[in-house]
Amino acid sequence: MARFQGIDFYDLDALFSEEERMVRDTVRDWVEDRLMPVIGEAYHNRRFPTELIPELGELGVFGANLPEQYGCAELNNVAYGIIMQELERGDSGVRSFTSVQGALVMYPIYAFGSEEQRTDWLPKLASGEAIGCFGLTEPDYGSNPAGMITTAKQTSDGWLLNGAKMWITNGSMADVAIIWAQTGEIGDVKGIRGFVVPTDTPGFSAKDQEGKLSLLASDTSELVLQDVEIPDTAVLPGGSEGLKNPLMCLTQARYGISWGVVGAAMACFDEALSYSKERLMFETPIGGKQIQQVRLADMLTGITQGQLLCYRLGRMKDEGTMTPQQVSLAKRANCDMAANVAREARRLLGANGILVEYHSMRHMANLESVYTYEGTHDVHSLILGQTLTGISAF
Ligand code: TGC
Ligand code: FAD
Repeated sequence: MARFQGIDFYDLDALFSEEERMVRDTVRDWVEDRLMPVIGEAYHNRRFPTELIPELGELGVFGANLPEQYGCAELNNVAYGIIMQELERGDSGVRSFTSVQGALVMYPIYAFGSEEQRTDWLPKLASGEAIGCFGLTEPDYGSNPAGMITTAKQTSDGWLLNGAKMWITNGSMADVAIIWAQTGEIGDVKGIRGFVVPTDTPGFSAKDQEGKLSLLASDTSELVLQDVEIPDTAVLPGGSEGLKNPLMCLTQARYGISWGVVGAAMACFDEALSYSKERLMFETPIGGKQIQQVRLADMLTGITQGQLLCYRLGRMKDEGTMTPQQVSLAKRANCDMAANVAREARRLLGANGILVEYHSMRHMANLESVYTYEGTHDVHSLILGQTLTGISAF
C-alpha cells in the first residue's frame, strides 16, 4: 500500500517552516512504520500499545511545546499541533494518551507547579518514563466540574483527599495523577485546587471502565481516593484560585484536539479515495459515480476548512493572541467535521468498511468520544453563544 501523503488541497505546506515540515514528516513516518502495523490488533484486543511509549518519548512528542530545560522539545504551537494531527491519523487513543500527558499533566505542573515539582516530574514525563493522568470529571459532574464533591481537607502536616473521578484517560497506567479537589465548601468554585498525587499513595486506586465501544486502544478508568494523605508540597501552588487553572489546561488540550481530529479525517479520506478508485461495481470504479464524487468533495471541503482553522489558530497561539473561545470554535467545528468524514468514508467502503483492517470505522467510533470529551459539542455551542450574546445559557 502507498505511504500516507495526507491531503493538502490549499498547499498549507508552503506556509509551514522547514522545522514544522520536518516534525510532520518524522511523526508521519513513525505512525506509518510503528503504529499502523499494530493499531488494528491493539484496538481489537482493547489495549493501549504500551510497548510504543518509549519510542514516543524518544520522538519528543510529550509536552513538545514546553521548555528544553525540563527535557521537552520546546517546539512552537504549530509544530505541536502537527504532532497531534499525525498521531491521530493513526488513532485517537494514541493522540489522547499524548495530549493528556502533555497538555493536562505536564502543562499544569509547568504552569502552576513549584520548581521542585517541575524538576521532579517533567523530565520523567517527557521521556515517557512516567505516565500521568488528569482527574477533573466526577460521576455527577461532567460538563459542570464547578460542582465537584471530591474534597481536600487540610491536616496538621498536609492534605487528606476523598472522592471519585470518572472517565480518566491513562488512569490505570499512571504514575502520577493531577487531581482537582474542593478545599472549601462544596459549590465554592474559589476553593478548587490542583494536587500532584503519586498513584502509589495508600488509598488511591484505579479501575478500568468496562463496556466501552469507542477509544478501545486507550485506558479509561475510574479513580477512587479514600483518605489519601499527601504532603503540603503536593499542592500546585501557582496560577489563580478556583476553576480557572483546570480550564486553562483544557484550553491546551482542546487546541491539540482541534488539530488531532483533522488527522483522523485525513486518514479516512485517504482510505475512501483509494478505495473508490479500486472498487469496481457495475463494471466501473465506484469513484466514477457522481454520488461518491459528491461524498469525496464534501469530505475534502470539511478537511480543508479544518486545516485552515488550525493553521490560523496555531499562529495566533504562537503570537499570544489566541482566546479560549476561538479554541472552542475549532474544537467544536473540527470534531463535528471529522466525525462526519469518518462516517461517510465508512459508508463509501460498503461492507469492508466495518472491518478492523480498514480504519474508517475505528476512527468513526473513536470520534464519538472526542466529540464528547474536553467539553461536549453542546458545551462549546453554549460557550460561543455566551460570547456572542453575553448571556449564559448553561
Ligand atoms: P467560568 O465562570 O466560565 O470560568 C471560570 C474562570 O475561568 C476562565 N475560563 C477559562 N480560562 C481558560 N480557558 C478556558 N477554556 C476557560 N473557560 C473559562 C473564566 O474567564 C473565569 O475566569 P475569572 O478570571 O473570571 O475567574 O466557569 P464555569 O464554572 O461557568 O464553567 C464554564 C464551562 C461550563 C464552560 C466549563 O465548566 C467547561 O468547559 N465545562 C466542560 C468540562 C470539560 O471540558 N471537561 C473536560 C475534562 S478533561 C477531558 O475530558 C480529557 S479527555 C482526554 C483528552 O483530552 O484527550
Ligand atoms: P454530561 O455533562 O452529563 O452531558 C450529557 C449531555 O447533556 C450531553 O449531550 C451534554 O452536551 C448535555 N449538556 C450538559 N450540560 C448542558 C447544558 N447546560 N445545556 C444543554 N445541554 C447540556 N475527564 C477527565 O477529567 N479526565 C480525562 O482524562 C477524561 N478522559 C475521558 C475519556 C473518554 C473516553 C471520555 C468519554 C470522557 C473523558 N473525560 C475525562 C470526561 C469528559 O470530559 C466528560 O465525559 C465530558 O465533559 C461530558 O461530561 P458527561 O459525560 O458527564 O456528560
